[in-house]
Amino acid sequence: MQRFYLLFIAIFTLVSTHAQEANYDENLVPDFVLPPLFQVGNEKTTVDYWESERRPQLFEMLENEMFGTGPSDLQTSFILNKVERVFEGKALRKEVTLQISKGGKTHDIGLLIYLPSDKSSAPLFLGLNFYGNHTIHSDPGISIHHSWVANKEEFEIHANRATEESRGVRVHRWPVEMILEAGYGLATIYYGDIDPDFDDGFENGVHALVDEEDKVNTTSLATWAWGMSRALDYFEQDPSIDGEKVIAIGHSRLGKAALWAGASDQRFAMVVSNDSGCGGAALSRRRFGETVARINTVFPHWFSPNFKKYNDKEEDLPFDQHTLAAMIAPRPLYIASADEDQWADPKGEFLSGYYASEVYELYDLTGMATDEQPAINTPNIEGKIGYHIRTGGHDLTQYDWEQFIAFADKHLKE
Ligand code: GTR
Repeated sequence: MQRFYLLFIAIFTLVSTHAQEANYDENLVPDFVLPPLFQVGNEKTTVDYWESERRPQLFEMLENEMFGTGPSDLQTSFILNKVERVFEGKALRKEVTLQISKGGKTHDIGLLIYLPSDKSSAPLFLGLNFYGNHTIHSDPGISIHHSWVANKEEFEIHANRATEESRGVRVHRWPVEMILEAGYGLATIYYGDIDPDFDDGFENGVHALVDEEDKVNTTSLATWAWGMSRALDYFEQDPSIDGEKVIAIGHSRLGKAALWAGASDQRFAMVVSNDSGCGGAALSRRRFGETVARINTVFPHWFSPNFKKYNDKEEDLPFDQHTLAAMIAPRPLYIASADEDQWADPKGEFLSGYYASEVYELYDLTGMATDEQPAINTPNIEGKIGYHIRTGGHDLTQYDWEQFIAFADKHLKE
């Protein structure tokens, strides 16, 4: 009897969490106090204190309670498969396999790179993609991956496999030629090549090589970020790429991954979060749009099991997403929102950058150069934390890229 009762409670909780309407009313945002970035009453707020004590402490909290960990004892080797001149000689396309191995088992991750031909050592944007490297451009030379992929009627992706039909279906998100003309390279990996995005108990992708006992706090987000770091390992040893100017970029869930990549690997020189929302740039305590309970219910594999403790209890979090933004300091950070993307809470995305600014100030740098959320289509790139909110919906557009490039030109390139 008691069993049935518990089952009933469990089902009821699940259904009511799902049914809970998202809040889009600013007046209903609860009052909240953000956990301080520096310990209260601590006099030693110096760069040294931040770097040697406080940052590691906060990082550990974020890792244990939210983002979890990626694999730790796998080997990576690089196989350069193909190098070709493309776009009438204006660019070089490289395909590299990141071959991950352990105990005789291997797993391949496909890395696609475009570099401007007229540069000897190019700064570069690295971003994961949702459906396959071949979807970012109509270039017929891009290889098609063999990993599991979510079905999508519109892209003619059926039976969880990518085919020729989906070549170039996501070109609007990746203005490759424009990026190259601006003097940057662009590299991408299909995120499912690292870890397929479903709740599979971490059996597939690179996790097939990981021992069970090492999966205790494994998450998909930390594993995607880990994959970005393996690409960076490659960039560091390719002389045609400036390994000290690699920008981690991502949209939506992959924006969350880019933020975590920048937090967990300080070799990334700059980070761009596009519409990353809940679990990304947006402050959790605002409970505006997507909430912690909702994200943990629908995507249980993204975050640590510990993060579920904070379902409907955001006020108990020992940090908030400004802490994540502060992990990027003193490096340039760009946060982008879209006005129709209320699910991702544009204001909450702005505020985490705003509140992270005090760490930039320790370095005598301006973080967010304004204390008010900039007006629509009016980017602010003055400080080391840039921000814009554009018109339109949840997407990664040419407009967004134009701002990322302008921001990188100002804060990274010179
Ligand atoms: C949504 C999710 C968001 C965001 C988005 C995406 O369903 O609620 O947090 O990550 O997916 O990645 O497109």
